[in-house]
Amino acid sequence: MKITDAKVIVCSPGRNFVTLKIYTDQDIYGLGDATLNGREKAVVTYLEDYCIPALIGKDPRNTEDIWHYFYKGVYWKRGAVTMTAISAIDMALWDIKAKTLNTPLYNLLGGKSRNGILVYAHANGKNINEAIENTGKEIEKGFLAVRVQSGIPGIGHTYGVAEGNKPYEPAQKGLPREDYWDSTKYLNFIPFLFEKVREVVGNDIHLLHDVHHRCTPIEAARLAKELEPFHLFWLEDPVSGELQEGLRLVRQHSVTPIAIGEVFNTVYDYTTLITEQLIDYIRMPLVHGGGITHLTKIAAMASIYHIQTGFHGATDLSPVNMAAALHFNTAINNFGIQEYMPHQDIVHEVFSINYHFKSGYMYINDAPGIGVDIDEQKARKFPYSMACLPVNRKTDGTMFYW
Ligand code: CS2
Ligand code: MG
Repeated sequence: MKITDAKVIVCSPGRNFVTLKIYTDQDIYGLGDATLNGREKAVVTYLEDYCIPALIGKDPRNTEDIWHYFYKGVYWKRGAVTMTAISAIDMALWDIKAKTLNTPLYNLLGGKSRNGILVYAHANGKNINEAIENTGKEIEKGFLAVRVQSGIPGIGHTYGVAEGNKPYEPAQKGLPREDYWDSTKYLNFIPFLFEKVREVVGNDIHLLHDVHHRCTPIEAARLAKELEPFHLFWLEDPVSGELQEGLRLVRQHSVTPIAIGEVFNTVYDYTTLITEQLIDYIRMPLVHGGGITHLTKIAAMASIYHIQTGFHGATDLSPVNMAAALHFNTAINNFGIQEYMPHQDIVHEVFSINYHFKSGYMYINDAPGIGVDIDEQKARKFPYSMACLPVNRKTDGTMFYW
């Protein structure tokens, strides 16, 4: 079997997506998500100029060798752009492999360890009342787990809060919007938020919160400790993950479970976090973390340390990634939870999907491969337009983490 051609499809049904399509000489093709929010064109160029020419002629079933060809074989390793390109190639090759065997992808990853995949929804609000109201709405839809984000009194626009009645979409057309941040106001408010949310929803709903990289280790330790009475399912990205040992301080002070790594892209971002059991969930998704070939290895390593998966699943990861993640989550033993922000309906004009939500869980059907397809003609109706994630400054103007 040989790879005969490949192309990158860039489209924007409601938001930008990048999809790699790899063709073979047996009339089977594979798809891989190559979307990197706000840096889409960098991945397109990397794939078109440096990866696709080298793919032609290779046997698509040789996923291990091809992964190392583009990882070990490349001098300049790691990084979000490089690893997103490798992830897309890997996803597409596993799609081909499963289609060739006429079986759903999960059967190549260990088969069914579970039927339904526990997912969590996003609830956010400009203020605490709206956040609580929207948490209730997600519970009414059947979600058993809800991530709660709220506007912070005294801070203008902040992470995770939708504008008006629009679905939450952080990337804005053109250059980055500048947001402002006050850690003191945030730290003083969040425990109060979850005290009130718990009062309303009770103790059986899993509650999650995303700090979005914005605390120092000691601030994160304080927040995680003060949130203990509300039994969060997890506190996400409490600190910026570059300093893995920074999580030691959080771990020393709190039993609130920690999830980290949606911005990570290789196992090397996790080595201290996993081996010292500083976290409870790995967030790095297939689309940015080296694909199925890499994440199966990381999930296996994590399982030794009682760490589970909790993959990123925001709307800026495409339906191809979501379906591939659901196959992965179906098969592995140390699955924890999957983030599920439903894509807007317009996205499904371009991507046909094979999964559905019911009563707190996602289900994937038995279509061969990953099971998602892309309608190229429809994709052309939605041309790419540059959009960037905001940047974030402290109130004194100091550049900070967004
Ligand atoms: C967030 C994301 O879903 C999450 O946990 O961290 O919404 C993140 O801000 C976006 O994916 C960035 O593109
Ligand atoms: Mg996050």
